Amino acid sequence: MSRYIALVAMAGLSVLGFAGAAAAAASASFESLDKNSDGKLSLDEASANDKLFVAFKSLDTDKDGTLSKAEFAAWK
Ligand SMILES: [Ca+2]
Ligand SMILES: [Ca+2]
Repeated sequence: MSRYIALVAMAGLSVLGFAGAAAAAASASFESLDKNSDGKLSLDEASANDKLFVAFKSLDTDKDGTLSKAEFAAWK
């Protein structure tokens, strides 16, 4: 009986772990993309997300080659 409970508990944990990983992959927050934490996204940092990479030039409204948090906020 206790073996069964342990098995169910393990199954429950692995389901939670999987859901957590999927949620992390789906979200592309400014903080997670800003690898060097300088408050701007370079083209290289933006390339971690295909859709952001494609939109990069149109989002960079002041044409300084990086996305500020405000410029990033216009995305989506
Ligand atoms: Ca950066
Ligand atoms: Ca910019």
